[in-house]
This record gives sequence, C-alpha cells and structure tokens, in this order.
Amino acid sequence: LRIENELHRALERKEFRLFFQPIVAAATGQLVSVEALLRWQHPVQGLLSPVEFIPVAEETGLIVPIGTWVIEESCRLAQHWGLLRDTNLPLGVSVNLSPRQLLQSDLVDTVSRLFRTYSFDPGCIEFSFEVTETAVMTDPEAAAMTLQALRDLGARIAIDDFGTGYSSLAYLKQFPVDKLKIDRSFVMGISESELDQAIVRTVTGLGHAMQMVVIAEGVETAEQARILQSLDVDLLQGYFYGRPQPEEQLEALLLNPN
Ligand code: G
Ligand code: G
Ligand code: MN
Ligand code: NA
Repeated sequence: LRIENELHRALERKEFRLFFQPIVAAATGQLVSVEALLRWQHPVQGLLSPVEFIPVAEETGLIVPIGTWVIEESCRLAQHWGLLRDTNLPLGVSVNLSPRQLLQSDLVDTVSRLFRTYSFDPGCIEFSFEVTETAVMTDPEAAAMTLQALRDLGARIAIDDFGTGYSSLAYLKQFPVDKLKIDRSFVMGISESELDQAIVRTVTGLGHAMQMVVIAEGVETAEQARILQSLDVDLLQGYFYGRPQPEEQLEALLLNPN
C-alpha cells in the first residue's frame, strides 16, 4: 500500500523520467532507433529501475496513467527529435506496453489523441509499441484488434522478449506485427553456443519470411555483434552500443552521428 501511494505521488510530482537506449543497424552500426525505458527518480531511494515498481503498478492499475505519461513524454521528444534530425532515415522511437495497458479499452483513443497533439512527420519518426507474447496471448482477439488500431494510427508493433513466452506460430501469422525482438537470453551465450546460433538464425529467417524486422537485444560484446550480423539479424541493441541514457546524452548522439 505504501508504494501504491508513493506511485500516485510520483506521478503528481513528476518524479518519473525516461531513459533511451540506442538501437543500431547491424550492417553499419548506425543509430536507427531508441527504446524508451522508464525510471523513477525517488526522493530518498534515488533512481529506481522499473523492475522495482512496475509489478505494483500493474497490480494496482497505476500502470495505465504511468504508461500514458510514458507515451506522452515519448511523443513530445519524438516531435522534438524529428525536427533536429536531418537525415532521410526516420528515427525509430519505441515504447513498452504492459499487458494491462494493452487490454485497457481506451488505449487507442489515448494514443490517437497524443499523436494529434504531438505531430511528427512519418518520414522523420517511426513510432513503435513493444508488447510481449504473454500480454498478447492473454486475450488474442482483443489484442489483435488493438494492435491493428494502433497500426492504423501509424505506429509499428514489435514483439518483445521473443522466444520466452508461449505464442504459437498460428497466432504470429495472423497478428499485425512488424518487428521481432529476440530475447537477450539467446544472445548471452551466442559466442559459445551453436544451439543459440541455430535458434537466432531460424527465428531471423522466420521473421524475414513474415516481412518483419528482426532485432537482437542484450548485445554486450563485439563478437556477439559480429555473429548476430552474420546470422542476418537486422538491428542490434545492448550495452555494447550504449546503455539506457538521459535524453540530453541521446540528443548529442542524434546531432553527432558517426
Ligand atoms: O532497463 P530496464 O531495467 O529499463 O527495464 C526493465 C523492465 O521494465 C523491462 O522488462 C522493460 O520492458 C520494462 N519497462 C521499462 N520501461 C517500461 C515502460 O515504460 N513501461 C512498461 N510497461 N515497462 C517498461
Ligand atoms: O523487456 P525489455 O526488453 O523491454 O527490457 C529491456 C531491459 O534490458 C532493460 O532492463 C535494459 O536496461 C536491459 N538491457 C539493455 N541492454 C542490455 C544488455 O546489453 N545487457 C543486459 N544484461 N541488459 C540489457
Ligand atoms: Mn522492450
Ligand atoms: Na526485451
């Protein structure tokens, strides 16, 4: 109960912050996208990771207003970055959606309103939502409709932590999904494990066969990056390319690409 009250107050007092982690093209190392990751600047405990408060936020439903703040803040920054960037490659901005948010009936209305408030040119910004297999499989029909409606608003859909949930290929085939993010548990041991290599190669082939962009997360070493690139993965994300960082640091990267 205490943390619940504190989460309420945190929203009012604007103690949440977004960090952004770079996502790069496997072939060139160029920054193509960023993932928004929530932090809580707690007045006493300092910077808290979402694993410390998202479960409570989920249980209490507070994830809905917190999630709306995350989407709004990401839209605001996307609008700003869209204006800063002068390349012809749109910058991807992706936001995580919790299972509860995905099942919330007014998610689409909220996103629609925010996309109208913070307009960004689709040539400059590609906005995505990340959902897990588990979130989608809770109510597949409702999830499919919501994801399609978000897509109709111009957003892309990514399946996060792919390979750790229990989605069936039959659903994946029907689902409006644009990207697969291969979970970092398959990346961790990829330098030594031929099995992990085989899994990543196969999942990447599957994703490409379904016209999806394939992303590997948790890339920590140059060797992992090299192997993932040779397995035809499109995009890479992980500490090797950059930690989640405050917007000012990211902005420096955007203005100074190399
Ligand atoms: O850096 P990391 O510790 O940021 O994130 C830990 C977990 O919290 C991940 O599973 C991540 O998807 C989740 N997470 C991070 N930011 C958000 C957010 O804004 N909303 C939701 N629902 N989950 C998030
Ligand atoms: O569930 P999701 O994929 O949204 O969570 C992203 C999480 O992965 C965040 O906690 C983020 O900080 C973390 N992360 C990002 N890159 C790496 C990495 O290279 N290694 C590890 N161990 N964690 C990472
Ligand atoms: Mn994610
Ligand atoms: Na993930």
